[in-house]
Amino acid sequence: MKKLALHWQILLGMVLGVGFAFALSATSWGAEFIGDWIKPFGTIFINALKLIAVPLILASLIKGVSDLKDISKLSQMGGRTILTYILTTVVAVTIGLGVVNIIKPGSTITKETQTELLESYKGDADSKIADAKKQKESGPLQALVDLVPSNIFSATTDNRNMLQVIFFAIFFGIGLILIPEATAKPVKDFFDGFNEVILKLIDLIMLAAPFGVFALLAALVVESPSADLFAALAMYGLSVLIGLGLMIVVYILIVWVVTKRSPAFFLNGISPAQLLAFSTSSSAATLPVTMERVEEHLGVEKEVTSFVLPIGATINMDGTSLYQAVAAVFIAQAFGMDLSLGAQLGIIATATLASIGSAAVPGAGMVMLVIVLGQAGIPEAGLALIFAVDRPLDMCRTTVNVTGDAAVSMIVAKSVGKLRDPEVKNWDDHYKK
Ligand code: DAS
Repeated sequence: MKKLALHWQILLGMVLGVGFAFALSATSWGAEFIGDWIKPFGTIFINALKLIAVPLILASLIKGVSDLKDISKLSQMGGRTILTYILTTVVAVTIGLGVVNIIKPGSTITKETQTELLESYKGDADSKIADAKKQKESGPLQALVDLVPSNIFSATTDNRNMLQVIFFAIFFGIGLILIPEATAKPVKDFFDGFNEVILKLIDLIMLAAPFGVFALLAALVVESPSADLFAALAMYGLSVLIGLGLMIVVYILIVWVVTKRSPAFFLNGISPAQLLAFSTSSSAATLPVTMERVEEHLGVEKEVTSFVLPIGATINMDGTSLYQAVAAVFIAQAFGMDLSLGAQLGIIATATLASIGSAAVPGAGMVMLVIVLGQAGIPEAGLALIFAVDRPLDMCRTTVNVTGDAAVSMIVAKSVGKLRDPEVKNWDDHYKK
Protein backbone atom coordinates (compact mmCIF):
# COMPACT_ATOMS: atom_id res chain seq x y z
CA MET A 1 0.00 0.00 0.00
CA LYS A 2 1.39 3.45 -0.95
CA LYS A 3 2.81 5.02 2.22
CA LEU A 4 0.41 7.55 3.72
CA ALA A 5 1.77 11.11 3.83
CA LEU A 6 3.02 11.92 7.32
CA HIS A 7 0.17 14.26 8.29
CA TRP A 8 -2.40 11.61 7.36
CA GLN A 9 -0.53 9.06 9.45
CA ILE A 10 -0.54 11.40 12.47
CA LEU A 11 -4.18 12.37 11.94
CA LEU A 12 -5.16 8.69 11.72
CA GLY A 13 -3.35 7.98 14.99
CA MET A 14 -5.11 10.91 16.67
CA VAL A 15 -8.60 9.93 15.48
CA LEU A 16 -8.11 6.28 16.44
CA GLY A 17 -6.76 7.35 19.85
CA VAL A 18 -9.80 9.51 20.59
CA GLY A 19 -12.19 6.81 19.29
CA PHE A 20 -10.48 4.09 21.32
CA ALA A 21 -10.67 6.18 24.51
CA PHE A 22 -14.33 7.04 23.98
CA ALA A 23 -15.10 3.35 23.35
CA LEU A 24 -13.35 2.34 26.58
CA SER A 25 -14.89 5.19 28.60
CA ALA A 26 -18.13 3.14 28.52
CA THR A 27 -16.37 0.53 30.73
CA SER A 28 -15.40 0.88 34.39
CA TRP A 29 -11.81 -0.25 33.78
CA GLY A 30 -11.15 1.81 30.62
CA ALA A 31 -9.54 4.89 32.15
CA GLU A 32 -7.23 2.83 34.36
CA PHE A 33 -6.25 0.55 31.46
CA ILE A 34 -5.38 3.54 29.27
CA GLY A 35 -3.46 5.22 32.09
CA ASP A 36 -1.43 2.08 32.85
CA TRP A 37 -0.97 0.44 29.45
CA ILE A 38 -1.42 3.08 26.72
CA LYS A 39 -0.34 6.48 28.10
CA PRO A 40 3.29 5.34 28.74
CA PHE A 41 3.82 4.88 24.99
CA GLY A 42 2.83 8.51 24.48
CA THR A 43 5.35 9.55 27.11
CA ILE A 44 8.06 7.43 25.47
CA PHE A 45 7.29 9.05 22.10
CA ILE A 46 7.54 12.59 23.48
CA ASN A 47 10.72 11.74 25.40
CA ALA A 48 12.32 10.27 22.24
CA LEU A 49 11.60 13.52 20.37
CA LYS A 50 12.96 15.64 23.23
CA LEU A 51 15.98 13.32 23.45
CA ILE A 52 17.09 14.34 19.94
CA ALA A 53 15.97 18.00 20.19
CA VAL A 54 19.08 19.09 22.13
CA PRO A 55 21.72 17.27 20.01
CA LEU A 56 19.86 18.46 16.90
CA ILE A 57 20.08 22.08 18.05
CA LEU A 58 23.75 21.71 18.93
CA ALA A 59 24.74 20.10 15.61
CA SER A 60 22.55 22.16 13.29
CA LEU A 61 23.22 25.49 15.02
CA ILE A 62 27.00 24.99 15.21
CA LYS A 63 26.98 24.02 11.53
CA GLY A 64 24.55 26.81 10.58
CA VAL A 65 26.58 29.51 12.36
CA SER A 66 29.95 28.29 11.10
CA ASP A 67 28.60 28.17 7.51
CA LEU A 68 27.81 31.87 7.77
CA LYS A 69 31.56 32.51 7.25
CA ASP A 70 31.39 36.03 8.76
CA ILE A 71 29.84 37.27 11.99
CA SER A 72 28.12 40.29 10.45
CA LYS A 73 25.68 37.92 8.66
CA LEU A 74 24.97 36.29 12.04
CA SER A 75 24.04 39.59 13.68
CA GLN A 76 22.04 40.60 10.55
CA MET A 77 19.99 37.39 10.68
CA GLY A 78 19.77 37.51 14.47
CA GLY A 79 18.44 41.05 14.45
CA ARG A 80 15.82 40.32 11.79
CA THR A 81 14.76 37.14 13.59
CA ILE A 82 14.28 38.69 17.05
CA LEU A 83 12.52 41.76 15.60
CA THR A 84 10.11 39.65 13.52
CA TYR A 85 9.39 37.40 16.50
CA ILE A 86 8.56 40.37 18.72
CA LEU A 87 6.31 41.89 16.03
CA THR A 88 4.28 38.68 15.56
CA THR A 89 3.93 38.34 19.35
CA VAL A 90 2.61 41.90 19.72
CA VAL A 91 0.09 41.19 16.93
CA ALA A 92 -0.96 37.98 18.71
CA VAL A 93 -1.53 39.72 22.06
CA THR A 94 -3.47 42.52 20.37
CA ILE A 95 -5.72 39.99 18.62
CA GLY A 96 -6.23 38.24 21.96
CA LEU A 97 -7.24 41.50 23.67
CA GLY A 98 -9.57 42.37 20.79
CA VAL A 99 -11.39 39.04 20.92
CA VAL A 100 -11.76 38.89 24.71
CA ASN A 101 -13.08 42.48 24.90
CA ILE A 102 -15.63 41.79 22.18
CA ILE A 103 -16.85 38.38 23.41
CA LYS A 104 -16.52 39.25 27.15
CA PRO A 105 -16.45 35.55 28.23
CA GLY A 106 -15.92 36.52 31.89
CA SER A 107 -19.47 37.85 32.12
CA THR A 108 -20.90 34.43 31.13
CA ILE A 109 -19.46 32.50 34.08
CA THR A 110 -21.94 31.98 36.94
CA LYS A 111 -21.04 32.77 40.55
CA GLU A 112 -21.50 29.16 41.72
CA THR A 113 -19.26 27.79 38.95
CA GLN A 114 -16.71 30.45 39.84
CA THR A 115 -16.76 29.43 43.51
CA GLU A 116 -16.53 25.74 42.60
CA LEU A 117 -13.56 26.32 40.29
CA LEU A 118 -11.73 28.57 42.76
CA GLU A 119 -12.03 25.90 45.43
CA SER A 120 -11.30 22.78 43.36
CA TYR A 121 -8.30 24.24 41.52
CA LYS A 122 -6.87 26.33 44.37
CA GLY A 123 -4.02 23.84 44.94
CA ASP A 124 -2.98 23.83 41.29
CA ALA A 125 -3.14 27.62 41.10
CA ASP A 126 -1.08 28.02 44.28
CA SER A 127 1.71 25.83 42.90
CA LYS A 128 1.92 27.84 39.66
CA ILE A 129 1.84 31.07 41.71
CA ALA A 130 4.72 29.73 43.83
CA ASP A 131 6.69 28.89 40.67
CA ALA A 132 6.09 32.37 39.29
CA LYS A 133 7.05 34.00 42.62
CA LYS A 134 10.43 32.20 42.43
CA GLN A 135 10.88 33.53 38.93
CA LYS A 136 9.88 37.08 40.00
CA GLU A 137 12.21 37.09 43.02
CA SER A 138 15.23 36.67 40.79
CA GLY A 139 16.60 40.02 39.61
CA PRO A 140 15.63 41.76 36.34
CA LEU A 141 18.75 40.42 34.60
CA GLN A 142 18.24 36.83 35.78
CA ALA A 143 17.05 35.80 32.30
CA LEU A 144 20.36 37.13 30.93
CA VAL A 145 22.38 35.32 33.60
CA ASP A 146 20.45 32.09 32.90
CA LEU A 147 21.45 32.38 29.23
CA VAL A 148 25.07 31.42 29.98
CA PRO A 149 25.34 27.85 31.34
CA SER A 150 28.14 27.09 33.77
CA ASN A 151 28.29 23.54 32.45
CA ILE A 152 27.14 22.57 28.95
CA PHE A 153 26.24 19.04 30.03
CA SER A 154 24.00 20.22 32.86
CA ALA A 155 22.47 22.72 30.40
CA THR A 156 21.48 19.85 28.12
CA THR A 157 19.64 18.04 30.89
CA ASP A 158 16.38 19.98 30.74
CA ASN A 159 14.46 21.43 27.80
CA ARG A 160 13.87 24.56 29.89
CA ASN A 161 17.58 25.28 29.37
CA MET A 162 17.27 25.21 25.60
CA LEU A 163 18.37 28.83 25.44
CA GLN A 164 21.60 27.83 27.19
CA VAL A 165 22.25 25.15 24.57
CA ILE A 166 21.51 27.72 21.85
CA PHE A 167 23.91 30.20 23.47
CA PHE A 168 26.69 27.59 23.64
CA ALA A 169 26.09 26.45 20.03
CA ILE A 170 26.23 30.03 18.69
CA PHE A 171 29.32 30.74 20.80
CA PHE A 172 31.01 27.55 19.53
CA GLY A 173 30.00 28.35 15.93
CA ILE A 174 31.55 31.82 16.23
CA GLY A 175 34.74 30.16 17.47
CA LEU A 176 34.74 27.96 14.38
CA ILE A 177 34.46 31.02 12.12
CA LEU A 178 37.41 32.68 13.85
CA ILE A 179 39.91 29.80 13.59
CA PRO A 180 41.78 28.94 10.34
CA GLU A 181 39.59 27.12 7.80
CA ALA A 182 41.96 24.14 7.65
CA THR A 183 41.64 23.58 11.41
CA ALA A 184 37.88 24.18 11.45
CA LYS A 185 37.11 21.81 8.55
CA PRO A 186 37.31 18.46 10.40
CA VAL A 187 35.21 19.88 13.24
CA LYS A 188 32.59 21.16 10.79
CA ASP A 189 32.62 17.83 8.95
CA PHE A 190 32.01 16.06 12.26
CA PHE A 191 28.96 18.20 13.02
CA ASP A 192 27.78 17.70 9.44
CA GLY A 193 27.83 13.96 9.91
CA PHE A 194 26.36 14.24 13.41
CA ASN A 195 23.49 16.28 11.95
CA GLU A 196 22.79 13.64 9.27
CA VAL A 197 22.60 10.93 11.93
CA ILE A 198 20.16 12.97 14.02
CA LEU A 199 17.96 13.61 10.96
CA LYS A 200 17.88 9.86 10.32
CA LEU A 201 16.91 9.29 13.97
CA ILE A 202 14.02 11.72 13.48
CA ASP A 203 12.79 9.59 10.58
CA LEU A 204 12.98 6.49 12.74
CA ILE A 205 11.09 8.13 15.61
CA MET A 206 8.48 9.47 13.18
CA LEU A 207 7.77 5.89 12.07
CA ALA A 208 6.25 5.51 15.55
CA ALA A 209 4.32 8.82 15.28
CA PRO A 210 0.87 7.29 14.61
CA PHE A 211 1.22 5.04 17.68
CA GLY A 212 2.67 7.83 19.82
CA VAL A 213 -0.14 10.28 19.08
CA PHE A 214 -2.69 7.45 19.45
CA ALA A 215 -1.49 7.00 23.05
CA LEU A 216 -1.30 10.76 23.73
CA LEU A 217 -4.83 11.48 22.53
CA ALA A 218 -6.30 8.40 24.26
CA ALA A 219 -4.75 9.58 27.54
CA LEU A 220 -6.03 13.12 26.98
CA VAL A 221 -9.61 11.95 26.48
CA VAL A 222 -9.71 9.96 29.73
CA GLU A 223 -8.05 12.83 31.65
CA SER A 224 -10.19 15.62 30.20
CA PRO A 225 -12.50 17.53 32.59
CA SER A 226 -16.24 16.85 32.85
CA ALA A 227 -18.56 18.14 30.13
CA ASP A 228 -20.31 20.67 32.41
CA LEU A 229 -16.99 22.32 33.22
CA PHE A 230 -16.32 22.65 29.51
CA ALA A 231 -19.78 24.23 29.12
CA ALA A 232 -19.17 26.74 31.92
CA LEU A 233 -15.87 27.77 30.36
CA ALA A 234 -17.05 27.38 26.77
CA MET A 235 -17.05 31.10 25.98
CA TYR A 236 -13.53 31.46 27.42
CA GLY A 237 -12.26 28.48 25.42
CA LEU A 238 -14.03 29.78 22.32
CA SER A 239 -12.40 33.21 22.74
CA VAL A 240 -8.95 31.61 22.86
CA LEU A 241 -9.70 29.39 19.85
CA ILE A 242 -11.07 32.27 17.77
CA GLY A 243 -7.97 34.32 18.59
CA LEU A 244 -5.64 31.43 17.73
CA GLY A 245 -7.52 30.79 14.49
CA LEU A 246 -7.18 34.45 13.50
CA MET A 247 -3.43 34.23 14.25
CA ILE A 248 -3.07 31.28 11.86
CA VAL A 249 -4.81 33.38 9.18
CA VAL A 250 -2.36 36.23 9.89
CA TYR A 251 0.60 33.86 9.38
CA ILE A 252 -0.84 32.50 6.14
CA LEU A 253 -1.39 36.02 4.80
CA ILE A 254 2.08 37.25 5.84
CA VAL A 255 3.74 34.22 4.21
CA TRP A 256 1.60 34.66 1.08
CA VAL A 257 2.40 38.38 0.73
CA VAL A 258 6.08 38.32 1.73
CA THR A 259 7.24 35.00 0.24
CA LYS A 260 4.58 34.48 -2.49
CA ARG A 261 4.00 30.92 -1.20
CA SER A 262 0.30 29.92 -1.32
CA PRO A 263 -1.71 29.02 1.82
CA ALA A 264 -2.02 25.42 0.55
CA PHE A 265 1.74 25.18 0.09
CA PHE A 266 2.42 26.56 3.58
CA LEU A 267 -0.16 24.43 5.41
CA ASN A 268 0.74 21.27 3.52
CA GLY A 269 4.37 21.82 4.42
CA ILE A 270 3.90 22.56 8.12
CA SER A 271 0.84 20.40 8.97
CA PRO A 272 2.73 17.36 10.34
CA ALA A 273 4.55 19.64 12.78
CA GLN A 274 1.26 21.33 13.70
CA LEU A 275 -0.41 17.98 14.40
CA LEU A 276 2.58 16.91 16.48
CA ALA A 277 2.52 20.19 18.42
CA PHE A 278 -1.20 19.65 19.02
CA SER A 279 -0.65 16.08 20.25
CA THR A 280 2.40 16.74 22.43
CA SER A 281 1.69 20.32 23.70
CA SER A 282 5.42 20.83 23.49
CA SER A 283 7.29 23.07 21.02
CA ALA A 284 10.54 21.48 22.20
CA ALA A 285 9.38 17.95 21.37
CA THR A 286 8.05 19.13 18.00
CA LEU A 287 11.18 21.09 17.07
CA PRO A 288 12.98 18.24 15.24
CA VAL A 289 10.00 17.75 12.92
CA THR A 290 9.43 21.51 12.55
CA MET A 291 13.03 21.90 11.39
CA GLU A 292 12.80 19.03 8.90
CA ARG A 293 9.46 20.21 7.46
CA VAL A 294 10.49 23.87 7.14
CA GLU A 295 13.76 22.92 5.48
CA GLU A 296 12.61 20.16 3.16
CA HIS A 297 9.00 21.13 2.42
CA LEU A 298 8.92 24.90 2.81
CA GLY A 299 12.29 25.50 1.16
CA VAL A 300 14.13 27.39 3.93
CA GLU A 301 17.91 26.91 3.80
CA LYS A 302 19.51 25.05 6.73
CA GLU A 303 21.60 28.01 7.88
CA VAL A 304 18.30 29.83 8.54
CA THR A 305 16.27 26.92 10.00
CA SER A 306 19.12 25.89 12.31
CA PHE A 307 19.23 29.41 13.70
CA VAL A 308 15.65 30.73 13.59
CA LEU A 309 13.68 27.64 14.68
CA PRO A 310 15.47 26.63 17.91
CA ILE A 311 15.33 30.26 19.04
CA GLY A 312 11.67 30.44 17.98
CA ALA A 313 10.79 27.28 19.89
CA THR A 314 12.03 28.90 23.08
CA ILE A 315 11.27 32.62 22.82
CA ASN A 316 8.59 32.96 20.13
CA MET A 317 5.30 31.76 21.58
CA ASP A 318 2.63 33.79 19.85
CA GLY A 319 -0.12 31.31 20.74
CA THR A 320 0.87 31.46 24.38
CA SER A 321 0.99 35.27 24.49
CA LEU A 322 -2.44 35.49 22.81
CA TYR A 323 -3.81 32.99 25.37
CA GLN A 324 -2.28 34.97 28.24
CA ALA A 325 -4.02 38.15 27.07
CA VAL A 326 -7.40 36.38 26.79
CA ALA A 327 -6.99 34.57 30.12
CA ALA A 328 -5.95 37.72 32.00
CA VAL A 329 -8.92 39.77 30.79
CA PHE A 330 -11.30 36.81 31.26
CA ILE A 331 -10.26 36.50 34.91
CA ALA A 332 -10.59 40.26 35.39
CA GLN A 333 -14.09 40.16 33.87
CA ALA A 334 -15.03 37.16 36.07
CA PHE A 335 -14.01 39.17 39.14
CA GLY A 336 -16.07 42.11 37.90
CA MET A 337 -12.98 44.26 37.23
CA ASP A 338 -13.13 46.78 34.42
CA LEU A 339 -9.58 47.01 33.04
CA SER A 340 -8.54 50.46 31.81
CA LEU A 341 -6.99 50.82 28.35
CA GLY A 342 -3.68 51.53 30.10
CA ALA A 343 -3.88 48.25 31.99
CA GLN A 344 -4.64 46.42 28.75
CA LEU A 345 -1.71 48.06 26.95
CA GLY A 346 0.39 46.95 29.93
CA ILE A 347 -0.84 43.42 29.24
CA ILE A 348 0.55 43.68 25.68
CA ALA A 349 3.99 44.44 27.09
CA THR A 350 3.96 41.85 29.88
CA ALA A 351 2.35 39.08 27.78
CA THR A 352 4.96 39.62 25.06
CA LEU A 353 7.79 39.45 27.61
CA ALA A 354 6.13 36.58 29.49
CA SER A 355 5.84 34.43 26.37
CA ILE A 356 9.57 34.93 25.78
CA GLY A 357 10.18 33.64 29.30
CA SER A 358 7.89 30.61 28.87
CA ALA A 359 9.74 27.35 28.47
CA ALA A 360 8.82 25.16 25.48
CA VAL A 361 7.14 22.51 27.58
CA PRO A 362 3.49 21.71 28.40
CA GLY A 363 1.81 24.15 30.75
CA ALA A 364 4.69 26.67 30.82
CA GLY A 365 2.41 29.42 29.59
CA MET A 366 0.38 29.12 32.79
CA VAL A 367 3.31 30.02 35.07
CA MET A 368 4.08 33.14 33.06
CA LEU A 369 0.38 34.04 33.13
CA VAL A 370 0.80 34.70 36.87
CA ILE A 371 3.34 37.41 35.95
CA VAL A 372 0.82 38.98 33.56
CA LEU A 373 -1.94 38.87 36.20
CA GLY A 374 0.34 40.39 38.83
CA GLN A 375 1.39 43.26 36.58
CA ALA A 376 -2.22 44.08 35.70
CA GLY A 377 -3.40 43.96 39.32
CA ILE A 378 -5.67 40.98 38.60
CA PRO A 379 -6.06 38.47 41.47
CA GLU A 380 -3.61 35.63 40.79
CA ALA A 381 -5.98 33.17 42.48
CA GLY A 382 -8.16 33.64 39.39
CA LEU A 383 -5.76 31.20 37.71
CA ALA A 384 -7.96 28.47 39.20
CA LEU A 385 -10.81 29.53 36.93
CA ILE A 386 -9.02 28.37 33.78
CA PHE A 387 -7.13 25.30 34.99
CA ALA A 388 -9.86 22.87 34.00
CA VAL A 389 -9.55 23.52 30.27
CA ASP A 390 -5.87 24.46 30.13
CA ARG A 391 -4.58 21.21 28.60
CA PRO A 392 -6.70 21.25 25.39
CA LEU A 393 -5.99 24.98 25.01
CA ASP A 394 -2.28 24.31 25.56
CA MET A 395 -2.40 21.90 22.61
CA CYS A 396 -3.97 24.59 20.42
CA ARG A 397 -1.64 27.41 21.47
CA THR A 398 1.42 25.19 21.00
CA THR A 399 0.19 24.50 17.45
CA VAL A 400 0.10 28.26 16.85
CA ASN A 401 3.55 28.68 18.47
CA VAL A 402 5.05 26.20 16.00
CA THR A 403 3.18 27.68 13.03
CA GLY A 404 4.50 31.13 13.94
CA ASP A 405 8.08 29.87 14.13
CA ALA A 406 7.73 28.32 10.65
CA ALA A 407 6.18 31.49 9.18
CA VAL A 408 8.90 33.72 10.63
CA SER A 409 11.67 31.41 9.39
CA MET A 410 10.26 31.73 5.85
CA ILE A 411 10.11 35.53 6.15
CA VAL A 412 13.67 35.77 7.50
CA ALA A 413 14.90 33.34 4.80
CA LYS A 414 13.23 35.43 2.10
CA SER A 415 14.82 38.60 3.46
CA VAL A 416 18.34 37.10 3.36
CA GLY A 417 17.79 35.32 0.02
CA LYS A 418 17.79 31.84 1.53
CA LEU A 419 14.28 30.65 0.51
CA ARG A 420 14.43 28.12 -2.32
CA ASP A 421 12.01 25.85 -4.16
CA PRO A 422 11.72 22.84 -1.89
CA GLU A 423 13.76 19.85 -3.04
CA VAL A 424 11.29 17.38 -1.56
CA LYS A 425 7.86 17.50 -3.15
CA ASN A 426 6.40 15.07 -0.64
CA TRP A 427 7.47 13.21 2.48
CA ASP A 428 8.03 9.86 0.64
CA ASP A 429 10.90 11.30 -1.44
CA HIS A 430 12.61 12.02 1.86
CA TYR A 431 12.51 8.35 2.87
CA LYS A 432 13.99 7.31 -0.50
CA LYS A 433 17.04 9.55 0.13
N1 DAS B 1 3.17 24.20 25.70
C1 DAS B 1 4.03 25.39 25.43
C2 DAS B 1 4.84 25.11 24.18
O1 DAS B 1 5.48 24.07 24.15
C3 DAS B 1 3.20 26.61 25.28
C4 DAS B 1 2.42 26.96 26.53
O2 DAS B 1 2.53 26.31 27.59
O3 DAS B 1 1.65 27.92 26.42
O4 DAS B 1 4.84 25.94 23.25
